[in-house]
Amino acid sequence: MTTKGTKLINGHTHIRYQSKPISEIKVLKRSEKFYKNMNKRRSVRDFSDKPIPKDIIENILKTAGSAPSGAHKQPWTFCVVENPEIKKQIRFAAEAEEKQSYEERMSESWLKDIKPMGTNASKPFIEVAPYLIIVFKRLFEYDENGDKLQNYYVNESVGIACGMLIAAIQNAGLVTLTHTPSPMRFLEKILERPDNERAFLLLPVGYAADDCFVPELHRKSLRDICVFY
Ligand code: IYR
Repeated sequence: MTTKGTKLINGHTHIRYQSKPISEIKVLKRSEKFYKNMNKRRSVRDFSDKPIPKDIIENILKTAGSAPSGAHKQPWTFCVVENPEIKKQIRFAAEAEEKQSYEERMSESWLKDIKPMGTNASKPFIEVAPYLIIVFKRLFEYDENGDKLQNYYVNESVGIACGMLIAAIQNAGLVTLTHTPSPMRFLEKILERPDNERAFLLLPVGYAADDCFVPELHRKSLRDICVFY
């Protein structure tokens, strides 16, 4: 049954997908432009404290929230922290976990592998960056009776949303870092999250500091990451 560009499938309305056709040359140009900008993305650890209007962060979050997800369950919560007192608590707890990781939990080979990044347990960017986005995955939902409802492909869905969040941050001209001060359960406590949520990723967002250095890293070539059939 069709009415005016809508269709019923399994009793649910489907709307016509509308996209205006773009010429091949424009598609090529757009793909190149996007790649060139994304290829400039770096994980940044030295942030400026320059404030950022909330509208920008909201646009970035809306982009992340447009990610695909298993059965469209959108199993994510993005907590945005601006409050200096909460940032301080997060930094304190993160540095305590990181100290233990660097001193006791990380293997010799792990420490050797991250040596080029020049990292240690000190995480001043958690307080300096104007915003922290802490992404939580939602393991399940509660219905109105308090019964559990399943979410699907939660890690994949939240991982994709985080990728889109990072791309949106880069596209806006800001910088971030995918920070995982594990174990991250302290974030659930500090932010008083419900028991269906688990901390997934912590992203400081802001401008890079004026004097910001990043490790000299090289990306694998297309030949090394792709197999064309
Ligand atoms: N979480 C620690 C250690 C660390 C781990 C990996 I894997 C890195 O790519 C970089 C650092 C930290 O943030 O310092």
